[in-house]
Amino acid sequence: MRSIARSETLFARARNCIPGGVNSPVRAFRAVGGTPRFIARGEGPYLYDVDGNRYIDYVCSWGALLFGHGFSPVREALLEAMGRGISYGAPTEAEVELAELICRLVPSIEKVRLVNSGTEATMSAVRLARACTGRPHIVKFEGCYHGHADSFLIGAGSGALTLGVPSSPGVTPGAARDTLLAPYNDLEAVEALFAAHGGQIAAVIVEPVAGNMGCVLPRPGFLEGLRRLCDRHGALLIFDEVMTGFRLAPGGAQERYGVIPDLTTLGKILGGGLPIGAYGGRRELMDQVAPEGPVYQAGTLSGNPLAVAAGKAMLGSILADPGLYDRLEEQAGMFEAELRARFARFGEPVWINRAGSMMGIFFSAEPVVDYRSATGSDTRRFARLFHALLHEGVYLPPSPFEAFFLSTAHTEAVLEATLEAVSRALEGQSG
Ligand code: KE4
Repeated sequence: MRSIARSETLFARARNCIPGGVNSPVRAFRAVGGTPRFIARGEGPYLYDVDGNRYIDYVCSWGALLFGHGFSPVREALLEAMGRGISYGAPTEAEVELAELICRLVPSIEKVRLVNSGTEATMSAVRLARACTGRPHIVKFEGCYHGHADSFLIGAGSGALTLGVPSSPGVTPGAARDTLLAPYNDLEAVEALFAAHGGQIAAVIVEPVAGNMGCVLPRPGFLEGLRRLCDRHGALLIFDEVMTGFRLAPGGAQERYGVIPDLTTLGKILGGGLPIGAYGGRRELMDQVAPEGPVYQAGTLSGNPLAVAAGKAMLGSILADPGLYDRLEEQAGMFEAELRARFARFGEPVWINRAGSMMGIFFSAEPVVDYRSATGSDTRRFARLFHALLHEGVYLPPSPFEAFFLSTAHTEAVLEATLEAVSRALEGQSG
């Protein structure tokens, strides 16, 4: 790997005028140390930093780039849309077409509202759930991330049944007291929360496959159990599919696991790398949203022509390729098996979780099934692997608590090159 002098210079400049030198905390490499790479361009599976170093990219814009960097249908759609204007602040035909595509791919969504980020989608879905049920509380899971709205920046209180406490300064106890927490995959804890607060719980919000404590899979029966508990207690089930939507199947995790939520939030792949979010569900719920109903939510750039053009190109490409997810599953399955073999050859105890083309690696001899076991993994060992792989031209997410992603641009040759880099990294660190 060549010098990173330009990244270092830019990072010093950036820290003078941007908090931490980045526009989103995880990019600052705080979890792994070192200097974040400033990126000049992306192409296919590759990122190129400002010093000319090339990396095989497994961040994929945090999951948005299902088809890799510079996907030509998106590029062409953006150029065409830009030729007609950039933002109108008025309805367009393309927004109707994208909404129809979303409803077609995710049948539990009968009506959908576009917003500009996953955070806007989840905060709006929670507001809607509270309005529709007339109840104040929500249940979320430790280790799940739903964006940075106050109701989600909540840590576990002293006991499992106590109300949440703020996990960030600036979040008030008032905001925190309406959020209840449970360990991921722990149905009994959710049952206990309903027993203690049932009549006051508006919704349970969950990442159906968690991607923000690393990748953690739902235990068999977990999602079905949440569905049953919500039905029994008159609460709504919200699937936060900002990451899993269009990632795990055309219809996301709800298609893959066969559990149907009342409301779904979307983002990332929906915009193909452009800023976008969406929330949707049954008509009788969504018709409560302004101006149809009283639940207020708005956005200057919601449904903007560029993000919508990119979204139509992404969903159109998904619909046009019936074998897409089978191929991704095959590639990712081969990659996982080879990864396990390489780590085993060096006697490194790793726990790998994978759902389709989203994965996570933990340095742990124990199964990683929730936040406690994820945070019990060897994060310092992860940081060493991260940098060894960066040196070999492989760019994992700069945190042990992030999922990583394959795209259709990660061909067998690219995955093979990655596996060779992993072996070199492990050789270099063994002994
Ligand atoms: P945004 O507001 O960042 O667009 O979306 C928030 C969000 C909501 N729900 C889920 C399941 C998410 O994964 C996210 C955002 N994901 C992180 C990656 N772990 C974004 C990366 C970042 O914060 O920079």
